[in-house]
Order: sequence, then C-alpha cells, then structure tokens
Amino acid sequence: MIVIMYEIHELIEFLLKGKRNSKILLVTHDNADVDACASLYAFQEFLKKLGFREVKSYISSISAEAKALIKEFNLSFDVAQEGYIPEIVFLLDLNNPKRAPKGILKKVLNAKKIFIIDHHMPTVQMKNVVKLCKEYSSTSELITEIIYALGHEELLYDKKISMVLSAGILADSVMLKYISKHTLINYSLLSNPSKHRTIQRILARKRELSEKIALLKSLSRTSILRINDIIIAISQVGSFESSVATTLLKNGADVAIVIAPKREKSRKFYRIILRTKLDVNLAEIAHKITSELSGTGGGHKKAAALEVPFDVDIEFILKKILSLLSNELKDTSIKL
Ligand SMILES: [Mn+2]
Repeated sequence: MIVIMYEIHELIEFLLKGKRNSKILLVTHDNADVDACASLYAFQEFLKKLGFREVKSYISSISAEAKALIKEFNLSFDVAQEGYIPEIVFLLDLNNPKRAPKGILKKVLNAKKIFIIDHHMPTVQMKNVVKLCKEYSSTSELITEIIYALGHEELLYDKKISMVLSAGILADSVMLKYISKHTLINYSLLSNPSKHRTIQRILARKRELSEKIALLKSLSRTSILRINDIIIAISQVGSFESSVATTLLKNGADVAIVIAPKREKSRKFYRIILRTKLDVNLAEIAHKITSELSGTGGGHKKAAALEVPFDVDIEFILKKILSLLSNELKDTSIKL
C-alpha cells in the first residue's frame, strides 16, 4: 500500500486537496462488466464521501451480469447530462482515453486532467494523464486498496459497497482463481463467507444458446500446434471469442489464440484473444504487434487482446504472434 501511495501521489493529492466543486466524470469501457460497474459505483460513493459535489458517470452499455448486479443491489449512478463539461475525468477499468466510448470521447480528451485506474497495463503516453495501472485482479481491488489507504475503511463496511467491490474482484479473478499478490488481503477487507455465496449466485449465469453454438463451432475449427510439450490451440469465431479462449485453455491448451472478424458500425477489424497458463507476457506480445500497425493491443500477462485493421494479412499476424511466443517459450519450456 505504501508503494501505490508513493506512485500515485498526484491522485492522492487530488483526492485530499482537489477543489470540491471540480466537475468530475467517471467513465468506463463499452459493455461495462461487473468489475467496471462495481468500480464506478464504489468510486462515485468514495468521491462523494470525500466531499466532491459534482460527480457524474457515463456508461454506454452494460453486460448481462452487470445488469444483474445493478438490479440486485439497486445501484444508482448520477448520469452525466449532455451539457455537462467535465474538468477531471476518471477512467475506471479502461486504460486508454482514446478508447473511451464514442459518445463521450471528445469530452474525455478535452478534460484538464485524466486519472486512469485500471488493472490492465497502460498503452498510451499523454501529457495530462495520471496512470494507476497495476497488475491486480481487478479494478475493484485497486479501488478497495485506495479507499483503505486513505483511511476510509468505514466505506468498506458499507453493505452495498463491500458487496459490489467483492463482486468485481470475484468476477475478474474468476472466483479468486487468478489472483495477484494482495488480492486475498484486499478481498478479506470486504467479505465474509456468506457474502461470498450470495455473489457467487449473482455471477452464475446460464449460457445462451448462441454462445453454446459459437463454442462448439469454434472447437471444430481449432488447429493444434506443439512446441515441445506445449500445446497451442488456434481457432476462429464470429463472437464470444473470450469464452472460446477460456474453453480451449480449460480443455488442455497451454496457449489459446482466437481470431474474431468484427464489424462495429462502419469499422471492420479483427479482434484476437490471447490466453495462456504459462509464464509468458502476452500483453507485451499484443502491444509489440499492434504498435507497428494501426491497431491497439494490451491486457494482462496471461490474458491479452489485440485489434488489427481488416486489411492486414491475418496469416502474417498469426505467424508473428507465434514467433514472438516461441521466443518467449524457449526459456519457459526448460522450466516445465
Ligand atoms: Mn476489469
């Protein structure tokens, strides 16, 4: 905790001494998931508690699980109206201002100061941006730690706040399966076993028919490569690409690469999901590949994603991913 306080002194300074009438906007990514909505809600409440009077949120779209969370706990957000011009923007669970939802992008980029709080490694360098991007289980965990570090433990005892932050941590860590160094300590600040079960129930959802079909189709299209004892599974699918990648890992692949051709409004691109159980840095690979192209890429060490324009040669990209991967795996494979 001392480490993060040192690194983010500018953020701490704003929280402690910033003008209480600053026009603040909280923004998260499109299709806001449980972690995103939980972070937004808890941080909104935290800022209000600190005495900030103008705290608004912008949510473009919400995932099915996040909707369930909002309904269960009756969460309300103070939504920013058209004419609201923010001075200070907080990006939560989103690490790149340029990837803010279209409807708010201009206001985000025009803000005097942008604070990023996210558990994905940062991909941009911008002058007015302060980044708190750490390899944590979730943004909810980072926010738990900030609230605690600033001495507002009592907020973590608040039933709603502790429940939603717990849900954010559990959702992104897949029920504490993928945790970072302090996750269990931070989670214990929030939760008790009975809450754990309630949240588990909220997060458990039935797979839709379309998702099941996408999974089965992609399995039939999967090709398998081997580097020594390491199995790399490569597949293609139109949607549910993250779910496909998780399924491939669950069923024996050490690395999953899933390619999904996408069309969003007039934009056509490929989204490529990378997942692994091994100790390689996929975020770095994703970033390396897209920094040479006009794409975006990043994420976590073991779960990353990249988006590349539709006109690139996808075979070429795949080869590049595999060659970077095999370079990294050379060292790893000895340890296996
Ligand atoms: Mn997240």
